[in-house]
Amino acid sequence: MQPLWQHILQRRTKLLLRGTLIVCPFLHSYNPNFVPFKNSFNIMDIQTILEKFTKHLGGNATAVYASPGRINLIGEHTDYNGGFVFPGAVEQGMICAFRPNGTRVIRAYSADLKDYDEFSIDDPAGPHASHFRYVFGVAREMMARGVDVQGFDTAFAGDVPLGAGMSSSAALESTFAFAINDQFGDNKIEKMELAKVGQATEHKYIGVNCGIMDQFASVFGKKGNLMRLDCRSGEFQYFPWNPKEYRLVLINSRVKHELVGSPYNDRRRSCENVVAAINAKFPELKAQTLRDCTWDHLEAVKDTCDPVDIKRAKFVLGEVDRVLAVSDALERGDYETVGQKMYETHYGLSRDYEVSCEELDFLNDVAFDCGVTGSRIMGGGFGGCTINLVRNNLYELFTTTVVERFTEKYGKKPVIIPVVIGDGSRRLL
Ligand code: GAF
Repeated sequence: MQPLWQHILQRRTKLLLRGTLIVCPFLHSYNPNFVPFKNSFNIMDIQTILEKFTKHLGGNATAVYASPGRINLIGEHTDYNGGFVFPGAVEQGMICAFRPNGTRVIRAYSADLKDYDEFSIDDPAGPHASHFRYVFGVAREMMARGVDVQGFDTAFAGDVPLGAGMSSSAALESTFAFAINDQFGDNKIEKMELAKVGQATEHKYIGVNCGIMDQFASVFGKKGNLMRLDCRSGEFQYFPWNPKEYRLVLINSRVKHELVGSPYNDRRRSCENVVAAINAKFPELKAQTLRDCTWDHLEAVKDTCDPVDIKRAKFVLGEVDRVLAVSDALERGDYETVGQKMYETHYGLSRDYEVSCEELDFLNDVAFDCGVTGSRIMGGGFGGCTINLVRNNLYELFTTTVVERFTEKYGKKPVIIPVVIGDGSRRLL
């Protein structure tokens, strides 16, 4: 397989050969009216969800809650390996209208899917449909943490594009974790534990052994800030995100990203296999995750492990280093390095972690050809979006080109989603 340095060299040469012809960014200025994606949580949205509630559940809701989806600048598949991630909340999210009903039953209406169900919080089987299982799982996990959860009526909806890898499911979980804590728990459950409630819901009620990044970002999001989380210690810092000359944009391939039933859990298992082999060879290390292991440890077990598992583990160690390099680069305002690390992550996710697909690789190639500073798959992979760090003066050229070239090749338009970093879980009414 072609090594990374050769890949980068080849791309740089290609870029030089194409020269200014491709880029000519200075001829294109950023068009502020270009907002093809609806932002969320304005008063209209609150009104709409209240109306849906009244229509499908009767009477009036007594509260409204919301939680966002997320982006991630860098640090993929590092969370369940105890590494670093660099997410931020977005303005798109989930919203729910809520009213305690004095019973032991949750009566829930999904406005997006036009689906209604009711289920007892005391019956461990819970509902069948996954959109209701998130609500049920969160209620049960809050009960398991000592909250006196009661029955409630709810209507919920959202504008996180489904299957785009922006964590609509975490947004839904965080919305209900926050709501139940507020309504029945006197807000006694700490925010990090609310994130863990969402994560436990994924593990136990949905079957995805995810890390903590998505729920963390949804609960802790802060307008205008990215966050660097150390998933081993739980420590995190906000990083103001306000580059003057760059912006982030997602390009949704519209290949549906779906972690349920995907090889996501296999990737996690690969990493755990390597940790087990390292612990067998170095029992004193007592490594919990790959974060506790070094390149030397990997080298020492490489002949006793499945080479595919080793390849995955190498990606993870490299990705942890990249997040730290990006943090340093951001502190210096060095966005070129940030972008270069993003390309390296894409390469690793595509070739070593193997969670890309043809369409995502194509989007990454087009970004590179256009001279975009950084571009990579965002989130778990297997479809969804690329995240792109683009100079303002290249933005319009890039978004136009990528739509043209992708549509020409795949016969469908990718969706452009400008990133606006928003707030985390909150009560709106
Ligand atoms: C998905 C998971 F839910 C996260 O926990 C994380 O592992 C991510 O994929 C990959 O970084 O979004």
